Amino acid sequence: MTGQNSTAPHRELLLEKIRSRNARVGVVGLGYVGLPLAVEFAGAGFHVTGIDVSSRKVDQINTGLSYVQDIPSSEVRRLVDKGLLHATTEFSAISELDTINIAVPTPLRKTKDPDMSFVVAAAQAVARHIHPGLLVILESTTYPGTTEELLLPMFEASGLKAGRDFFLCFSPERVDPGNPKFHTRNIPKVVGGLTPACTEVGAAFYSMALETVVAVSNTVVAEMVKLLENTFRMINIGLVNELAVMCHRMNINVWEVIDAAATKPFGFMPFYPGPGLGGHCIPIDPFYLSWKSKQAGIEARFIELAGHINGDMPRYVVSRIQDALNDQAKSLKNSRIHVLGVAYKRDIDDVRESPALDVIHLLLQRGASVSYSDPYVPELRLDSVALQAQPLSAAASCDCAVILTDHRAFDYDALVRTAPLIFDTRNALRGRTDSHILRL
Ligand code: SAJ
Repeated sequence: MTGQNSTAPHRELLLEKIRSRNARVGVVGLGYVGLPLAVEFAGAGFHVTGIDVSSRKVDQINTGLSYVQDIPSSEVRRLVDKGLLHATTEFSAISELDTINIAVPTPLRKTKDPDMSFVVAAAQAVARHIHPGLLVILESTTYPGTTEELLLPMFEASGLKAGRDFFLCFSPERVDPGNPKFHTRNIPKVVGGLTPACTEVGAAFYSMALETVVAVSNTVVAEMVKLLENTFRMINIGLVNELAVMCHRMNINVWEVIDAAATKPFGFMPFYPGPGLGGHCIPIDPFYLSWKSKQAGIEARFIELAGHINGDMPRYVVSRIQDALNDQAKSLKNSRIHVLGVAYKRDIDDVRESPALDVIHLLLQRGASVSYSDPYVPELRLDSVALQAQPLSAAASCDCAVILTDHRAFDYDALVRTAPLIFDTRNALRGRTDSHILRL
């Protein structure tokens, strides 16, 4: 059989299994993306097998415990007790599954090159157990071309043909941990397949558990969608960070400028300056794009420039602290600096790539002594230093308090009453005009 009808047996059988919820679903990588996805499909009535290299994660799930902030343990326990969700470290389970989503990390190396080792390891495991009728969907954020150039050859080495014997798609993850409004189910899901049949099967799969599916023409478009989304953020944050430096020099209140610009009801989206760019998405994803575009012979100048601006913000913040102390005839050296907030953004406990780590490192390097308060981060490990979180009252005995993460839990009234000098990098003290408050 050739052409479209050559996919008929596997395509139709898989579509029937999906539509009848008899498809046995697998998720490789049970992190903040994979576990919510597994729970979503189990909640939709599918038998889901979670696969992870961490036996600790596997054991926690199988005993009905969730380690992901947005997934209550009660939901995991309910699905495990119903026999709809179980986890294993055995990749051989793939041979019994009909669909596999791969949601493993895609970090950057120190050289700012993509580290594809987790994706390759997961794909190799899938390739060892690939079989006719399997749907494989990569969800890890990556450079355009990954699915077609890296995964496809690994899978077709089995002799099976994508689009005929098995189906291969890319679908960007859009999980936003802690977001009270948008969850896996109600965030529109983009999916692109290697062939039209792949896209059709991938879209049918997601439509069984998610509210909105956005089918695109191929895997490269789907890969690029995610990179545009996060590069857009990174570059606009870089823009407002540069604006903040300009405005300070010109004695203009950048926060008032942005708030007023945000009244424009169309064609504008506010971003806010800060101490730098943290997290495991925004500082990293754009460099997957610039790495690939460089291979295509095109310099991603916006990304590189925004990377420099955002990357320089910790140094700029320390220079502003130094100036503020200097105005009080104090040197930074031997001054006591109390940092408020070390997580990479407010109201979460994640310190990955947090600019607060860079600011603290630079302060220590310049001879200041540093303490911090963060209700979400009880202790902090920097190179050779381990810091314990202090109560906010420690700000009363410092030379300068610095707000790096504007957690809502902080008692800002107490801070303004007790700290002798405050440098606010997040406009957490919006509207206050006390003379000892300075802003980015
Ligand atoms: N930041 C600023 N100014 C801003 C916005 C963010 O300095 O105006 C800083 C934050 O403090 C943080 C970093 O940038 O250090 C990243 O912040 P983020 O708000 O982009 O949050 P993330 O890193 O959790 O990004 C995730 C992304 N979600 C996915 O990749 C699925 C991103 O696409 C979301 O838009 C973002 O959450 C969100 O909106 O919360």
